Amino acid sequence: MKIPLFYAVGHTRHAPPVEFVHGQLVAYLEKPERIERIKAHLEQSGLVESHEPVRALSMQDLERVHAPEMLHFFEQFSHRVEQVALEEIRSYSTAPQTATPYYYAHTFPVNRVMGRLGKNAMAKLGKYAFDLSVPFGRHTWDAAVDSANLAFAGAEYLLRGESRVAYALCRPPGHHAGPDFIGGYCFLNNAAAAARKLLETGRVAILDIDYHHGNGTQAIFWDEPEVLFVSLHAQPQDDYPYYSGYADETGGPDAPHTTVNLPLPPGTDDAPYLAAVETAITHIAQFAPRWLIVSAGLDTFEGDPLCAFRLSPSAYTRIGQAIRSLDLPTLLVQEGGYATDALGGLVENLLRGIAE
Ligand code: SP5
Ligand code: ZN
Repeated sequence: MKIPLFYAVGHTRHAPPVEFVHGQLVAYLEKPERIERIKAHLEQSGLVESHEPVRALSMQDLERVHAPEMLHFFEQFSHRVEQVALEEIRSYSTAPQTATPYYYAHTFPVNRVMGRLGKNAMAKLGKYAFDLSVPFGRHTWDAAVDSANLAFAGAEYLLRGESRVAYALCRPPGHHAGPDFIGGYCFLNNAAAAARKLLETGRVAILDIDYHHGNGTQAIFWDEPEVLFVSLHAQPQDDYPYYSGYADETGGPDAPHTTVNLPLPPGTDDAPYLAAVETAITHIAQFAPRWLIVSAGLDTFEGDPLCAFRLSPSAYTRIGQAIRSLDLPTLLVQEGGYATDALGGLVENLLRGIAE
């Protein structure tokens, strides 16, 4: 049986041109081509059957994951951002570089001491963004909701028992988006929106295999005893997002031991990584969830530009086999992964490991 692949074309209209790295403008790494290449590769492999789901996710569904005030700000902000950004750029008497501008946060109310926002709604992005990688353009909000909708549609598909495995080809990614913060190319937490849906019928485990700690997902379910969050990632003393992901973060007072962080050092290759996957699998099996969500980042690959691990392509097959050993209905949600030429093959390996 083919694996359902959930896809929405709207992501291509969220395409910030640049990001800021140590004073240089570089091409925005989280680009539309990532998803288009994975989709083309998977369709050619014959493994999947593509679906473009209608919008089933509502604002109420998102409000179970994110602060309503933040959501409503993003919606309005995204839709009027173009004009304001252009005006501001023009005031620097430099010709605008692009016809479709993105607003980048440039003022951050650090430590909550700069709380006097007044009426300048445009300055508000800095209240939520914890880094510079989440610029808003005209179509960013719609793309982010479409992305969350894919994970949500995948969850509904599993709930209806239409398949045991589904893949949501989400873009923008989600696991760095928390209850009231965004960053790391993430605007809405796609996996969390799906988890809230699945939680209506039973406990959920989220296995986050993106190279970066899923700080947003962790924060959303920090004190939720019915959701287990298990993350394998680069240890925070060495890599982004730096401020979370230590092994001693284990959950809030009402949900002890429902957060499991397995940080790994730079240079981690297949053997130690797969050993950590087995540890993660043991934790999930003990939790005995009804559903499994995999935050499937592929930026652990040796050829990834952001990554200091050295996973080979075949590691993804083995990760898939480990996931399969849990024998749970499983929703895979695309997170990071920036080695564009390799991504399709890596996802194929992961899916073959799970499905065969
Ligand atoms: C979804 C996702 O994968 N987001 C990743 C966001 C990463 N943002 C920038 C990281 C820059 C860190 N560069 C330091 C490399 C140290 N080895
Ligand atoms: Zn990542």
